[in-house]
Amino acid sequence: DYFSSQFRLRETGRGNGIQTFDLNNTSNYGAAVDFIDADNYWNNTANMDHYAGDAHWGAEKTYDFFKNTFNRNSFDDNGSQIKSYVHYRKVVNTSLVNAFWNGTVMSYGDGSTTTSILTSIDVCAHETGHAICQYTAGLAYQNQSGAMNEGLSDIWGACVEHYARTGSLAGTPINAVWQIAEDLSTSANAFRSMNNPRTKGNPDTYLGTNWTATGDESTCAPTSTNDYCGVHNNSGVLNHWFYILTAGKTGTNNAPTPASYNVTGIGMEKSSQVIYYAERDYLTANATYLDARNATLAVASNLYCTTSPEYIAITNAWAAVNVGPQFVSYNSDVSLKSL
Ligand code: ASN
Ligand code: ZN
Repeated sequence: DYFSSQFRLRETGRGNGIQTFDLNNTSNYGAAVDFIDADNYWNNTANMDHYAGDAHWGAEKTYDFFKNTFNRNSFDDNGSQIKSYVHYRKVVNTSLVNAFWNGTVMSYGDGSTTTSILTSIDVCAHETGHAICQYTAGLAYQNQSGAMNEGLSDIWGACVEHYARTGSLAGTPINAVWQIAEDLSTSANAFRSMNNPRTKGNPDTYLGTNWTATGDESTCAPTSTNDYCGVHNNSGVLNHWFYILTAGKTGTNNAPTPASYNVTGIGMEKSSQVIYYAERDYLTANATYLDARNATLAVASNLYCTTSPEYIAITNAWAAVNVGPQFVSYNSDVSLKSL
């Protein structure tokens, strides 16, 4: 009744609010209801309802990350309410092993016997990442731009996970941060790996092993059956670039002409700035991987300079994944000559 003290998942302290609702195993958003808890400890395990608290917390931490790091006020930078719907089910008797942003709100399926309900922090941030992309670069969800839309979502998944675990972007992210959706089962069963994308069958190098041909550099007609020319596969290249840039890595890639690389990481505080400003200010709908390289270098030349360690690391991390050449240094910018 209205006079007993009960709690629901409606947050008013962030932007215009964060709200989490119960779809009760339907896809009928109009009939969604509040989750109710008597003491505000969201530990009612009946119907897996305790995971609603996770979805809500994931939305809060994602909001906090973007607000505190980039002063971004919600996904549209205008304080829009963040709404999450838990226990999404389109097909009766078949729970969804997925979560998604539909252009307006987030929805979470209940998973399966081997994958728990999809409300882990990295998945929450991944889906919010799609919202942010929609309001910034607007990367078309196909071909290379779609792969980068996916990669950006994984990047925000990793950044928010590290931020939520440690309270900041400082320090070295633990291995789990670089795995996507590892909390839903085991690390070995994570959906994707940013530090070792090939362990999940994804490419770690542009045009390398596991690369899906796209309509940009090859021929491919995007359809839902081919995942719009491999958007969840080719994201591995952006993911691996971000990992190398952040943490550093030495190795030899698997490009058609393999190249060795040795990159000193710049840490997540800087790497996240570089990719955020590229996404917000430079990338446009049909951007390619080469455009992303050039966008991040434009950001770096503004934030640092074109001979800085950051600029060098960004360039060489791209070269490591076979996008553009390695950094070339010049002995001197200006030479003085006597007449
Ligand atoms: N979970 C998926 C994603 O966010 C849903 C989709 O395929 N759009 O990428
Ligand atoms: Zn996605």
